[in-house]
Amino acid sequence: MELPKTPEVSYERTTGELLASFKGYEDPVRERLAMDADDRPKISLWGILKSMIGKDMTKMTLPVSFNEPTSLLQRVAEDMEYTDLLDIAADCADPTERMVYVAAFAASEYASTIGRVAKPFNPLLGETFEYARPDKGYRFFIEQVSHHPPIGAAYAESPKWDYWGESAVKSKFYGKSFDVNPLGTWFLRLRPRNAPPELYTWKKVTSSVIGIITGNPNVDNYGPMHVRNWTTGEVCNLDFKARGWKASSAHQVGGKVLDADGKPRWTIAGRWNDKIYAKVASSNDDDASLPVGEVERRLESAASRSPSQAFLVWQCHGRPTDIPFNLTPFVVTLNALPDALRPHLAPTDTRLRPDQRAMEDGEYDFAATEKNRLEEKQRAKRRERDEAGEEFVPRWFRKGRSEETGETYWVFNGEYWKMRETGKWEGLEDIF
Ligand code: CLR
Repeated sequence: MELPKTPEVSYERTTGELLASFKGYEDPVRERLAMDADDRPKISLWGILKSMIGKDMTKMTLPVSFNEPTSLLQRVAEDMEYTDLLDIAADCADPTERMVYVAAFAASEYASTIGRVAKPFNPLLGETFEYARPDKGYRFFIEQVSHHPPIGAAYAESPKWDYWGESAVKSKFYGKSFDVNPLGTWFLRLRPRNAPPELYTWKKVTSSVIGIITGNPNVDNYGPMHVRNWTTGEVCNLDFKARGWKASSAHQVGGKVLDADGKPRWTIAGRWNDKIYAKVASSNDDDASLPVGEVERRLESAASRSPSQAFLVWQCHGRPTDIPFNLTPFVVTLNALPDALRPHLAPTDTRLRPDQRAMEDGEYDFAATEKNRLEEKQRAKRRERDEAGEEFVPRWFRKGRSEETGETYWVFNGEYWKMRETGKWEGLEDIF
C-alpha cells in the first residue's frame, strides 16, 4: 500500500502548550531509588543462555532477575540525557558546526549502555511513557504501537528541535555475543537561530552483549553511523569501533563532517563512554588514514593548545557505582512517581506498571507473578480482538511517509498532551 506523504512537522505547538505539559514536574528530579543495593541472585548468564543460541530476544524467556526496572519505552527516553547538545547546535551559525553537535548527540546516546547487562521490561501493547523536563525545556512521549514485532514510536519536542523515531530492533544470540540491531531511522528537526529549519536523520548502531562465555558480560556498540542533513547537504560519517582484545582501544568512535560539496571540514574522535573531541580538518586531511586512537590523542592535545581549532564537544555525566542495577542518575529520574505527577499521568504510563514497580522496590517474586498476570491479560485482550475481527490501532501515532526522505515513520498526532491538559483520559484500554 502506498502511504500518503506527510509533512514532518504535522503538529505545530506553541510555547504555551509546552509549558502546560510541565504540570506535575515541579519537584526536583529523583536522585535515588528506594533500595540501596539490588542483591539479585547471581546467576551465570551463559548458564541460562547456552540453550538459546540462534534465538532472538522475543523468543527468549528469562527469569525476572535478568531484568532491570526500566521498560524499553524508558530506554528510548534515555536518548534525552544530552539534549543540551541539540540546543547548542541550534545556536551555531555554521551548518558544519551544527553537524558536529548533532553527531555528538547521536553518539552520546550510547554512554548509558555501559554495564547495563539486563533486560528492560517489554512494553505492553498501548503502554505509554511521558517525560518532561521544565529545566531543559523539552517533553518526550512514546507509545508501544506494535507487539509482534515490538515497536515503540517516540516524539520529543522543544523550542529549538523535535526528535522522533521508532525502537524496532532485530536481535540474535550468537553464543559468543547477543546482538541488537536497531532498524528504524531517527529524525531530528533542528530550528537554528539564524537559518531555516533543517532535517537530520541517522540510524542507530548495533548494541551487543559481549563477554557472556567468559563470565564478564558488558555492552559494546559498534558499526557505521551516517548522519545526514537533508536540508543543506552536510553529512557526518562516524565509525563505532567494535571492542577488540586491547582494553585501551575500547569504546572508540571517530569520523568526519563533510560539507555540502563533500569536503572534510571537521575531524571527530573520542570515546562514546567518556569524551568526544572535534578539530578543524586540515586541508590535506592528513589524519584520514590514522587509527582513531591516534586521532583522539591528537585532538585532545590540540584542544588544550588551540581552542579555536579543536575542542571538547561532549563529556559523559558522572557514573556513580552505587546505583542499583548499574542505572545512571538520569535513568533513576525516569520511573519516579511524585505525588504531583500522578494525577496527570495517562493510566497506560509505565510508571504505573506494577511488575516493574515491584522490581524497582526489590520485590522480585511479586514482580514475577505480576509480570505473568499482565502478559496473560494482554493475551486475553488479543484473543478478544481476534475473535471480533479487530486490529489494534495505536492511540497517539499513525503511519505516514516522510516527504523529504521517502521513508515510512510513525506520525505523532499531538493529541496526547492536549488530552493530558483536560485532565480526563478517554478511550484508553485498561492494560495493567
Ligand atoms: C537500543 C536503541 C534502540 C532501542 C533499543 C531497543 C532494545 C535494547 C537496545 C536499545 C539496547 C540494548 C538492550 C536492548 C534490549 C536488550 C539489550 C537493552 C535501547 C540488553 C543489553 C540485553 C541484555 C541481555 C540479556 C540476555 C540479559 O533505539
